[in-house]
Amino acid sequence: EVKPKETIVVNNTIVVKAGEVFDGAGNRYVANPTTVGDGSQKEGQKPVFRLEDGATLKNVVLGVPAADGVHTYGDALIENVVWEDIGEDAMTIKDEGHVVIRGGSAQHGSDKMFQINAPSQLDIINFTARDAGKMIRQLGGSTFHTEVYIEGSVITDMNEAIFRTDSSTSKVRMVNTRYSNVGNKWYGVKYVSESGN
Ligand code: DGU
Ligand code: CA
Ligand code: CA
Repeated sequence: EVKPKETIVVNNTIVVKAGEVFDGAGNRYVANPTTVGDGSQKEGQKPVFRLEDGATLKNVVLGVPAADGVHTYGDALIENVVWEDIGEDAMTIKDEGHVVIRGGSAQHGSDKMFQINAPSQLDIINFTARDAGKMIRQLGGSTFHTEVYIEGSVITDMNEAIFRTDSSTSKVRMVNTRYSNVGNKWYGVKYVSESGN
């Protein structure tokens, strides 16, 4: 039996506890604009999902409004998650960890797609990213060390960059990825390695 997909209004941030798996079964989750966030560029909105250390989020569609998207605290796996319309941003690394985004897509962001606010390893594999200001932004003015790895993805129409950082030690490696119209591509990144793109 295949159940029809539903749209679920999230009134309070859904917390995926440490080590747990949240499987959205392909349903669409939208933020209550008054209690979670309206998805505008206003700062301080809440996330639709908060992932604690070692949590997995999968098979989720984030619809309009997506508020502050997904926040991670530690290691996280984000698999087959589709942002139909990026909110203030799509995903923020709030605490140190290794975050893997595998499959899925994100589109229509006024500014940032993925925001890195803590030292981390961010792997983006088989992902489709389109139409935003920048795909990845390390917190403006921060100098901590972060590593980004992009593989097998398709990236189009970024106004400013694929990855922008102010840190002189942060690195990016991108392999087997197709991209077009991505602005400066590596804005401020001192260590870049690429192959097969
Ligand atoms: O402008 O702190 O965009 O986590 C400075 C702000 C900004 C953050 C970031 C985020 O860097 O709010 O959404
Ligand atoms: Ca922001
Ligand atoms: Ca944000």
